[in-house]
Amino acid sequence: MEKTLVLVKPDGVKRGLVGEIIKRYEMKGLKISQIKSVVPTKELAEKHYEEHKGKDFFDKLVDYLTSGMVIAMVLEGENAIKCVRIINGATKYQDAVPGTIRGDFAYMETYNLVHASDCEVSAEREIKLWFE
Ligand code: FUP
Repeated sequence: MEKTLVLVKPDGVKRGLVGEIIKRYEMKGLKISQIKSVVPTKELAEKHYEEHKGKDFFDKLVDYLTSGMVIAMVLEGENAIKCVRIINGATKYQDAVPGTIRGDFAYMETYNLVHASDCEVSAEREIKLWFE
């Protein structure tokens, strides 16, 4: 079964949306194979977002991810990577359609509630990073 790394980011935790978000993945039939809460270090956040290093929003993104508790989980299921990204919705809140997590709840740039791996290579790297 395919695995993907999912984060409920600090705004999702602070707004009390953890249950609502996890419910949507479970309703789709995805299984939680690992889950934990963690306040990420700067080092972990920088590694997680290393593909964005050097971009103008990088520092803000790292500050955001390290600003509070994150729920990290590995979800498992057929086509889990694609299914989770569709449930999450578009990266930018203004492009995310209603019915998706970001479409229903996100309203600010950067603070978009959730992260999910975008391909198998990223999923493998990110699961190692957060769970080993
Ligand atoms: P996603 O895969 O949907 O999480 O999106 P990206 O990897 O492209 O971006 C990672 C995070 O950077 C997003 F969740 C939000 C943030 N970001 C910005 O703040 N500004 C941008 O222009 C692009 C991304």
